[in-house]
Amino acid sequence: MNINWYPGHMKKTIESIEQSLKLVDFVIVLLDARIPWSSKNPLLDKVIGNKPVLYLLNKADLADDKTTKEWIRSIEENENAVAMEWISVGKTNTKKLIQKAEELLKEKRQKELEKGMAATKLRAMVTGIPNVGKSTFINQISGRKGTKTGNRPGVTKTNQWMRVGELDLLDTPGVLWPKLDPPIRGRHLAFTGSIKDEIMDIETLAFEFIKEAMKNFPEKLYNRYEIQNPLEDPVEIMDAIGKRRGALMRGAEIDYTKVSHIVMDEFRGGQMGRISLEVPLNYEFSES
Ligand SMILES: Nc1nc2c(ncn2[C@@H]2O[C@H](COP(=O)(O)OP(=O)(O)OP(=O)(O)O)[C@@H](O)[C@H]2O)c(=O)[nH]1
Ligand SMILES: [Mg+2]
Repeated sequence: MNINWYPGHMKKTIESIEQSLKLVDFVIVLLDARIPWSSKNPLLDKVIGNKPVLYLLNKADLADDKTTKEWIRSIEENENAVAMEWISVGKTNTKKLIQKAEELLKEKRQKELEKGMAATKLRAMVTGIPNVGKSTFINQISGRKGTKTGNRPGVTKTNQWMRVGELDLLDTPGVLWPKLDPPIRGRHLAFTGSIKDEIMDIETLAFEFIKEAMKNFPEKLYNRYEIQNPLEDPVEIMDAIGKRRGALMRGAEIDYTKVSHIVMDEFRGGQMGRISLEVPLNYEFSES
């Protein structure tokens, strides 16, 4: 299953990000903690160039805690960047965020000090793939619903400044890149909800997801759907889920579309448990 999604508005967004870059001191790149490798956009990396980057591994509440910590260690060891885990829903820890930003901008602060200038307010652009939580993060930090959010990709349409106490944050629309390569990146982006569902076949997507789940986290899958005996074939698992959840059509046939939505919605919503699809050992972050 090859998935690509790069509509014209994303190209425009990349251009507007490039233009706005000179207005900011650093870039906050939101990654999805479940897929730090797949959610790192090579096109965005190119545009960001040498600007200091603070990676936030967002949706950490949905990812495996130990794996997220391993990712942070690995990113900070291999990249010239600062990284921290983040949860945009619920209580914020702005103080820690500012602390990390100051750590990142040590040199700038040092220069200001040497010139006898007062420390300037920090300005950052918030970027990332669609649906990763950029707007939710900005609303959380600002304590108000200043930007529109929604659980589907493509909610934010234009750049928007939010002034938040010590920080000025620029919200940007989510962007992907023309070729989601290798295909597993496209799949991981789709599983986690960053690709518009309408452009994909949901049944193939769920089939691929179940295949990966059987290999990498079978207990989570079996527990969720109370499957007693290990099954060989993803379709058998879909049948079992259909029966258990009553996703049936006339004549007691399995409604695979319904089963597929159940599986994808429940994974995305965290009902299967905290699951990291990517571990640093198998995915070379700095090479992507
Ligand atoms: N569980 C969990 N959900 C989150 C977190 N951050 C954001 N979300 C949810 O993710 C969905 C997408 O959030 P948005 O803030 O609209 O994402 P965005 O990156 O601005 O998306 P676009 O504007 O479409 O690019 C919403 O349903 C949020 O509630 C998080 O840390 N944990
Ligand atoms: Mg948004």
